[in-house]
Amino acid sequence: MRRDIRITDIRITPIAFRDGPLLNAAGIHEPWALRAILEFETSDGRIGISETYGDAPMLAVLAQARPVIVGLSPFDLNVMEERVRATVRPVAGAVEFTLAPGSHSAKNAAKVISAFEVAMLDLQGQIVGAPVVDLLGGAVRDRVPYSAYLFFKYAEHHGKPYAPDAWGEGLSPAQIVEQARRMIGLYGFRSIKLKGGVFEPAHEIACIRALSEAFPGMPLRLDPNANWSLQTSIAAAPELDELLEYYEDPTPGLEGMAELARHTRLPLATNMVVTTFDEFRRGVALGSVKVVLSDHHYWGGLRATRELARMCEVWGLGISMHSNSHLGISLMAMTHVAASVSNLGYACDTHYPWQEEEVIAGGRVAFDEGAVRLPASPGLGVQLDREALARLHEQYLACGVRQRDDLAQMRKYQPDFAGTSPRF
Ligand code: GKR
Ligand code: MG
Repeated sequence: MRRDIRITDIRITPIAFRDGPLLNAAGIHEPWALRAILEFETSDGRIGISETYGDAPMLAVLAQARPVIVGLSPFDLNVMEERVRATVRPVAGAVEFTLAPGSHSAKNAAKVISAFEVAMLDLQGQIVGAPVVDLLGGAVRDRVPYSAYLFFKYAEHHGKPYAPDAWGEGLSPAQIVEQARRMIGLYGFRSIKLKGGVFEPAHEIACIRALSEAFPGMPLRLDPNANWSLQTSIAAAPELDELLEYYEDPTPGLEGMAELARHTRLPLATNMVVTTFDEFRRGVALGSVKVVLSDHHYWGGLRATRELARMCEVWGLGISMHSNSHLGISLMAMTHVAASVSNLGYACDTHYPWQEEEVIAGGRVAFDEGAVRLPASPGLGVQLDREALARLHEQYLACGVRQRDDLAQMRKYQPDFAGTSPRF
């Protein structure tokens, strides 16, 4: 009987993989990005997998919740949610970092529920012989489009012995256009996002203009990660009017975004001011944004993302997906849920092109004309490469990074870097 199958063990393995010297509003990426890989083992010998944040506070809350889930059926998603909510407690001494949702303690329960839900859905799919998307109501598309996610970047990490990545320096408009050409050439993306909030707005706008000239008709987005003041964001809006598909999180706060919305024709998008259902309610009342970028890793899972999509439909908002540095298990979870959302209106974000390493069998997930194809096999449709998992775990043990800190990393290049926000 299907109901007799029980979760007998949960393994949580922190991993580290190489990441590029990518600049953002907070500073710069460290040479290593962290994730945690979850394996749910069942009484009938199956393994369900999931990928989530690997920062120390996240590992602590995953460990808190782990014992209360062992013994459940993989179909007990609602009981799992109740138990996680009743169990996770704030982690003493946890330091929060704005651009690393893995460190946000208010979202601890939602993050753990998401990580557990994906592994349980993977198991459910294996048990009934259906892909995860079918458990979410079925696919409304068989390929999920992603965007070319460009970053300002240095050619090399600070210090040694980090080998340079294949992307070179990305600072000037010409270099950013070159980065886009390379990324689109490799993966076929059909829309472009530039991570901003790094240089003076005039320089970032010049880069967007150069992209628009190099790729006529290609939808473009700029995301300064709330590093522009309201005044700066209002002043920049007319210049960006004809260039952008949406204006992503230029300025902080629901109120700030609502005020900006009164000064621009551009749709405002966010993964910073609407990150919970409570913020959603307040954002709708204020008229803060037109597009919500969901992230199942902190919204509470794939089913919660579908609930968010329905709320967006009800309130006339667009929906797409946000990303942090991640590997293929997360990419497949994003693909399954995005394939089930009928009102997905934009290509999803993914950092995936910046990652060289993988933890899934068969290596990196392929993009086909900028999209990921839904696998037809049961569950998530991907399995762990155990050798790769062991190697990436060794890297975690050796690398010394335990919590993402882009500010401290930036101060290695620029000791007086203040890191205050909004900076422009
Ligand atoms: O990885 O540098 C980064 C990004 O800035 C990331 O932290 C953001 O969460 O990609 C994200 C975004 O769209 O805001
Ligand atoms: Mg963003």
